[in-house]
Amino acid sequence: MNRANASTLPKPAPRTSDPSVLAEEIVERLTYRIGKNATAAKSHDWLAATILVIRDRVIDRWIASTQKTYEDEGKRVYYLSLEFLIGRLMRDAVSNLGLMDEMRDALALLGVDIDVIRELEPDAALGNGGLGRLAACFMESMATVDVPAYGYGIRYVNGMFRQEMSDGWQVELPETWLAHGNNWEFERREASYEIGFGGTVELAAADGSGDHARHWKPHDRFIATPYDTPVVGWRANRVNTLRLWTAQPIDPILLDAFNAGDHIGALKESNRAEALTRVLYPADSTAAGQELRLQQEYFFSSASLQDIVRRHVQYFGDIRTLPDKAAIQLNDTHPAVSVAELMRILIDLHNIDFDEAWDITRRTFGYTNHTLLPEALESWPVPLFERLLPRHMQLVYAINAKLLIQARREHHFEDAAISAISLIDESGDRRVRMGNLAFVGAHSINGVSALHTELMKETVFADLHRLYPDRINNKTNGITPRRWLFQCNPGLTTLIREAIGDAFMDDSEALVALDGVADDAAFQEKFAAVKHANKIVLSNLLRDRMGLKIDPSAMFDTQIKRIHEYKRQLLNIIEAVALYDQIRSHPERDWVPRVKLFGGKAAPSYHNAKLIIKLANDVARVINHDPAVQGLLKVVFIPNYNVSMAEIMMPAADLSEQISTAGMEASGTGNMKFGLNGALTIGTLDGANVEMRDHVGAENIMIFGLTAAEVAAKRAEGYKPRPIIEQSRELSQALAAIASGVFSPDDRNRYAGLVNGLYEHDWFMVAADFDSYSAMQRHVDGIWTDKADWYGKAIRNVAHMGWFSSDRTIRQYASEIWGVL
Ligand code: 26Q
Repeated sequence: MNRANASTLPKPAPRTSDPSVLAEEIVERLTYRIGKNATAAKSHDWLAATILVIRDRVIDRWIASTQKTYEDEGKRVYYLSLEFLIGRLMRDAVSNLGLMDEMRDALALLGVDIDVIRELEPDAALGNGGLGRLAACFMESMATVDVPAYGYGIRYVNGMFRQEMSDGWQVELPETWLAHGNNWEFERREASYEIGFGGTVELAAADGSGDHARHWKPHDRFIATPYDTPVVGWRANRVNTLRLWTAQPIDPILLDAFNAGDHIGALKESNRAEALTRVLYPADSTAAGQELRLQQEYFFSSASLQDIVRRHVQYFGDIRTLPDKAAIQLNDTHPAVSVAELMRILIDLHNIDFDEAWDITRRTFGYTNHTLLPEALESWPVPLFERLLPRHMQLVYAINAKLLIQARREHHFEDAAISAISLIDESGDRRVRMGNLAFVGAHSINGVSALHTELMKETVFADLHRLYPDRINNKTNGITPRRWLFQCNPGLTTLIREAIGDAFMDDSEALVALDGVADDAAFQEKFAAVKHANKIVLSNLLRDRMGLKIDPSAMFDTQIKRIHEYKRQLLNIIEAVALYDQIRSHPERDWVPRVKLFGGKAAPSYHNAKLIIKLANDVARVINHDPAVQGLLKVVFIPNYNVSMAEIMMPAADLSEQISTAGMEASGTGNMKFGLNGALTIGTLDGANVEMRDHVGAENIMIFGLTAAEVAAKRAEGYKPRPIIEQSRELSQALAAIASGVFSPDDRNRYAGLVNGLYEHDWFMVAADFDSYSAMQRHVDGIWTDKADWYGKAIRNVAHMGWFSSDRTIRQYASEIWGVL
């Protein structure tokens, strides 16, 4: 190929950030890329033109970052995740490029309000909740702390469903985030790969090399094509790549079938490919055991692994050095089949023998666990796994044999321990355990909070931990302060800069300097004014969208997260009912005005979670219409909670509800976002709440309820909720009201089963924690009444949230797991 010397090629002109230049560029994109003039342009066109201008600035840095990694011959990090919950990108990119004021002015010159067009960008909702949002925060932090990284995932056409309310019930509607196109992404057809399913496995050609190699002849084949999105770090130091795969048919149309008159059958391949990457599974805590899900997992794992190996061999020549140049992190077990896929590539395609392939594989992978809930641990029926992935099934058996023989011969494991560590669960129908596969295939296995990591060692992975005591480690989650403070809360950001300078903008732990002004009356007053302004923004939005009248001076008590029984939204709702009773019985007391805000989606097949949403709406309707509690208590369920809604609700919250049954929430990250935005936490000693208490001090966080150890002990001794409920007048009265239909006069039995479940088993110990929760809520009222006390605590929470930056988390992954930095 004849190519000009790089130094003789023309280079793009350096760009200035003068608003008038930016405005010219926007008009240029509008004209030549979108094909409209300024008078004909609609808001969507202005948004598109603006994104194209920002994107071009990002590309300069993107190319430079890729070039630098290439020249440094550095190690790359590959973050494999079935979810990336990124939300909107425009404000993130503009802010990280440091062009916020200039862009605002440029658009103003064109008569366009940046805040208006910003709202038109759809959320990229390619995730369910915490795990997906963590992946998005990590991508931003890896770019910020200069880790060369690629995120790999699926470009779902339909991301997380849109939630609407119909008579208080959740209704799921498809979300079409790509309807107006996506100007952030680049299709890379040249980096496509073939992905196979099913078929047969034969002995590889007997040429004497590689005694383990097999030849897999898949029955079905698809093409994986990537779309790349640039991810900009803070101050645009580095721009990394998020590479999302889409499935395409090998033959878009089967011409033989078409010519024979079978016009539908001719599109069969095309439709099957399209189905593969069409939807995100909307379950976040039960492993939906559907075939299509396993196909998605393998499709994206295989495409990513082929891409990683291709890049490595292209740059470094020798596949054996892979662990020195590539660190692959598995975000939960969803990409765990990658372990078998890398083994297949090494053994079958590169003729490496089994033991060496296993060594390379183990040194390359790290695995992050996000849950201990038994129903969320992934496992696949052996017959299904074998039918879809016959070669991988053989490799799983081979890995298992090596593992079990070693455990038995060298470590003298007995039968019980052998069946616990086996990759095959034989307790019922035989299943492949993806958690065990990920564990044995990785050199590092990490939990996401200190408590969760300890519980991993004691419960699900107890025997594997005994076998490999050095592998489990902790990496407490974090959040990016750019999106979750600078961008979503500019008022607070400005106030902090005025008080302590700008150091915290590059080192979030410098926020501790706020301790010095936490009790300063003048600062508290300004802090309260910022919070009040943020609450007005939310109140206005609730007025416009839901017709609600909410007093911004009431306490905003907020619980926003996926709806799940272990997260105990029910505990919060029951407490609202009990408080409602109390206010009506004692109208003479000085009640603190409260608005209880709820938001979150339920998995479509999760019956009780959907019933809890309906209950919140039923309780809201009754309480909000009762003049007896007017101005004192309101309950609001906000539909379609998503990243963009979180960006409005976090800055407007006074109280953050983190009330899961201790031992069940792996970490939580919403807890950190609230703290950083100056809310106080009411919570159990669960997940990262424990470390938040350690950082902010026990007097600044409202901890109640059983500890994880107490929960475990109670369960072991045979927990009986009925007598506990009967001893608590408040609780039994609230439950009686709910069960008897006070909030559901149209269907008095609606909640009989839900309430009965609390009397009969109460898996999540709502009854056991109710009195301590309710008492702590009244204590919170007391603090609220003393504004100096309240804001002193709120400011100290902000001051000590710096450690919970995902920059810190990523630096720990980088140095302790990945061996980069
Ligand atoms: C698995 C198989 C089939 C279909 C769906 C799934 C599936 C999908 C998503 C299972 C689980 C999830 C998501 C889990 C999740 O979000 N976990 C949360 O991760 C956060 C980040 O570490 C923690 O802060 C939360 O505590 C944890 O609940």
